Amino acid sequence: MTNNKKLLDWVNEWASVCQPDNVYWCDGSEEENQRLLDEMVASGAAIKLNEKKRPGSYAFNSDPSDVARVENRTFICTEKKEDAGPTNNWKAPAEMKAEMLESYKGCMKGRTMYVIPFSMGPLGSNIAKIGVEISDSAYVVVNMRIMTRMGKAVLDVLGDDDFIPCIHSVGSPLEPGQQDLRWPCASNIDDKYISHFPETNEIWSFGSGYGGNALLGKKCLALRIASTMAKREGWLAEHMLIMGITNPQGAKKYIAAAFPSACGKTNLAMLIPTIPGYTVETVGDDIAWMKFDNEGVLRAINPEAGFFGVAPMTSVETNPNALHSADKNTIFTNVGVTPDGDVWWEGIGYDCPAGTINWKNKLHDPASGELAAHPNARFTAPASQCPCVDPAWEDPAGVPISAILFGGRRPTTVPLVYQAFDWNHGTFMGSIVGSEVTAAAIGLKAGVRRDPFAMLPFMGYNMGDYFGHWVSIGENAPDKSKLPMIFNVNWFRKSSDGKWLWPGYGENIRVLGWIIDRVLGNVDAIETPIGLIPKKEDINIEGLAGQAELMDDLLAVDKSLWMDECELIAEHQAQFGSSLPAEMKEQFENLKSRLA
Ligand code: SAT
Ligand code: MN
Repeated sequence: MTNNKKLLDWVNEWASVCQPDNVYWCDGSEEENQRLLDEMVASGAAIKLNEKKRPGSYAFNSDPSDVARVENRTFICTEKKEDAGPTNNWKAPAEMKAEMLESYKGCMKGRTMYVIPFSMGPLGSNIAKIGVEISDSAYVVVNMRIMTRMGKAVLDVLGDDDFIPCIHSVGSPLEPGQQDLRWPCASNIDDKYISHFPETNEIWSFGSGYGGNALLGKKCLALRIASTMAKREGWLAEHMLIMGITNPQGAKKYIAAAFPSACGKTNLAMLIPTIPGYTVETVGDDIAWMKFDNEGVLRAINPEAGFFGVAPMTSVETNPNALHSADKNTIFTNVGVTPDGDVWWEGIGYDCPAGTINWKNKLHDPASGELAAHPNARFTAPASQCPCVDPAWEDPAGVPISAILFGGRRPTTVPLVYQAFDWNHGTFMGSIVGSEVTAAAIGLKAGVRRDPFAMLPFMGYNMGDYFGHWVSIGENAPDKSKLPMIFNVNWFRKSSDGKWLWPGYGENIRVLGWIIDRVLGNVDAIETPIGLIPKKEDINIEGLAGQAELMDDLLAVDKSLWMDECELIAEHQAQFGSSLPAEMKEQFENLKSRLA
């Protein structure tokens, strides 16, 4: 299928290390996909769902130990430790490779080694990057086919060019005659590794078959490796959704937005506006690659081709567009399977049918308090099936970005929305993004967990240098007047007696509407020490009973709370030491003096 010498040599080399029974080059065809799915159904790894209810769809259940990304086994391997920075696990490349090679020796015995060529970004786009993943998991192949552009067409575009090599094994060789497990993986967490070598653009993953640990195009390539490439090449690889918003006057603007996990990124990307006249369309729900075009406009592409969305709590109420994206041709992982061959999860909007099999392959007993679906259960669905997918979602040129949003869950202190004074101030806002955690919830110290730019688990290099990269993007912008405006939003503010001050979900269009009005120059804003906030009358709250009385609280900038916040920001900044850019120190000093 290819004459690419580097690729052929690389595949041969790994075949001799991993010793699979055979090597198979994926062409990405419908026929190949169906054959692999049929094989997995026959082996018991997959369940074929009811063809009438979920055409072309399958359910998989993982090993109970292999249900999410493993952050403490995720490594950034650079020659110098400071290049990985204070927020990443680090090991020197040679040491990591030696250690992992021991694990890879013979790890594919009894299995097929699949060679999976894939493109992140529309095939042939000048922003797109080509990777090749080697994996011993057919589950990975069928997921990569949805999440990326995968197969022979990619090799045709690649020709003799360079690619990003990604090696993956579930780490569970089979002895002759040994019966396979439904979900093979390394049984010990310390045997799992998700390693990145950003200086040589390589990804080595071992021991897990789940999500971002195994579908290496997503977080590994499109964020960790790409963030490093973006720094070298002068662009941005970000953990951001991309959406188009059309206002009642017919003006259409695209925005990109970064939020930490569990803040409703997929819901926002597919929002159904409650105000007539607005339309929302989705370009992507997780990752944005952004570059300036010849006119100096920052343009974004979604490097992915599908959604790897959290199933629980997705319903007709919360996100019908996500739900319908998964109507057919979808792979479900760790959901409940009903007796009539459909799927079910907590928060799907109706009671669990009797006889449902839970994600642990046992009969679901609602009275037991056990869940039918794992909280991190996922659907893998083609973006093309999303009812509100943007007409330009595959445009190789990307879409022009007018505004960038940051946000987190902040019950106090942070107003519903505020705008940065300029690019560097916006960069500072991104650098202090955080969500409140309660001590009980995840055994963390109660307080604000900082997740700068929502990139904490996905940074390929030193976070302090990354803030500097954002500063340099602003400095080197071909036309500064065309830089996107930057905003911070907070849907989660509460009153002093603990009630939500904002309804959220589809009503968030009211805030997006103000943001679009700012972009269009339609409204003025009020200057406060933290940034620009809306005049109350510029946020449309028509039809929201009781909202008018809450707006003062919702938009309040309380100086004493912000002084407390500054103490937390000082702690946060301190960890970056000398890698913290002077511009970020300056922004912090400016904030403090405006508050004084
Ligand atoms: O498992 S993934 O990393 O792909 C999804 C996520 O954790 O956001
Ligand atoms: Mn994500």
